[in-house]
Amino acid sequence: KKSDIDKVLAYVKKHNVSDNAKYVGVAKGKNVFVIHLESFQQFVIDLKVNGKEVTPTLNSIYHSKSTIAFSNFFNQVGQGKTSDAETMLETGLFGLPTGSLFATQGSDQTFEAMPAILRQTEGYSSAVFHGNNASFWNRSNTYKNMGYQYFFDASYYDTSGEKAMGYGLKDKLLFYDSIPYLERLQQPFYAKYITVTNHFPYDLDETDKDANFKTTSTDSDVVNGYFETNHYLDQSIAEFYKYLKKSGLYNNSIVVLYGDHYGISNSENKTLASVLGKNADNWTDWDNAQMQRVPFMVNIPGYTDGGVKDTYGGEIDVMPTLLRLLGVKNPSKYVNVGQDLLSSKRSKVVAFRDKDWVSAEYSYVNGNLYDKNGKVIAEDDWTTAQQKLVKKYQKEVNKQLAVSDSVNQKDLLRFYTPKGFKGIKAKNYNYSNGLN
Ligand code: GP9
Ligand code: MN
Repeated sequence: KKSDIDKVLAYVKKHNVSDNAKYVGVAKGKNVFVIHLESFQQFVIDLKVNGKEVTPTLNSIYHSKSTIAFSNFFNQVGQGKTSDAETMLETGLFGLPTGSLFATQGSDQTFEAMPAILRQTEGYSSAVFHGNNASFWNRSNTYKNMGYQYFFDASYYDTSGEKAMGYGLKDKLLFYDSIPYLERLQQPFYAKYITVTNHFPYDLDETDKDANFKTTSTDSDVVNGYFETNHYLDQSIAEFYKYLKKSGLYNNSIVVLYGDHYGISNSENKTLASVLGKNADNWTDWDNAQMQRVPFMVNIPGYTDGGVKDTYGGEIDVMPTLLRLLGVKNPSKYVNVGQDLLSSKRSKVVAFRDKDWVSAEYSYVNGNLYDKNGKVIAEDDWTTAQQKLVKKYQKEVNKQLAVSDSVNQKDLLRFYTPKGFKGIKAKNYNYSNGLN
């Protein structure tokens, strides 16, 4: 129904808080690199294994004064995994309660997505670089509806022999082999790189291993392999940064880095406990929830007022945050259910796709309320204040997810085009390289 969109707009208007004048437009007009760190979790940041940092490059970007970084940023994906993370970052709406929006609706959905918004407001071109086939997660169809101008998938690169494994072209090659395409993009551009090498089951060819980095020797090949592919991913970022500096792109670009979802599953977390110096016997659902932190950092070369923020937030908040950093006018006119991470008025609760939630003080996971130290508070013992808080947070979480689901499941953006925004026509895009 058309009237459903009115309820959505009312929610967005109220929810889309902003009071961060200090940050508005600090990245205006710059090229935007979005680097999707496949399966990369926050706990690896600053972690040392056998005396060596697993990801020295990411660590130094994280701690740089030119980076706005977050230490309590959570992934909020559901079954759509990578594609859910992309849905949130591009549209400010969640993935679906079950399945993947990309796969089931991406071919026909109406989006008001980042590439189109940036094109129409600030004149950005847009491209995705990814070493897997265009059809995976139905990306080629979905990207057209999001207004991505170019999609350089596996067909654009030499993926023969040892150049690819698992989900496609190895990350170092993706960054290197995409340069000729990148250099032909009109500036400013919005360019997304979706890495793949750090993906389950975390196998790495011997030639890609660093002799100077020795991984853990737990009895889980997944855990041991994870740190090796983390390290490889980190090196690929280091090489890309070298290129950015050498080419000069560095000075007029920003780099957004984020992890899409966990790499180590709950069943493997107990093995991980020993690596993290924790007791595996006391591992709970709360610990699993804490592990859903992923990195989110915005590196703005030349900016000196960055730092690591402990604000609680998640992937749903990226779009409203970036729109403001990029100085897009009237950012709240684009339908999204996130909140600017840099606003002090934002909610204190972070929703998971299954309606569980976390906050700095309390978390609600799998039917239990936990305090900030991970101790269960039995419902009979809840104080009146706790009862009220749980009710309030749960209501907020349910509402945020429900509004998003209503928009997505009923394709409501068909009925609302923000003033000045031109609807996206998939047929205007063609990602074929002409060879197949
Ligand atoms: C493959 C990749 C993996 O193209 O993006 O997706 P995931 O399995 O992590 O959802
Ligand atoms: Mn993924």
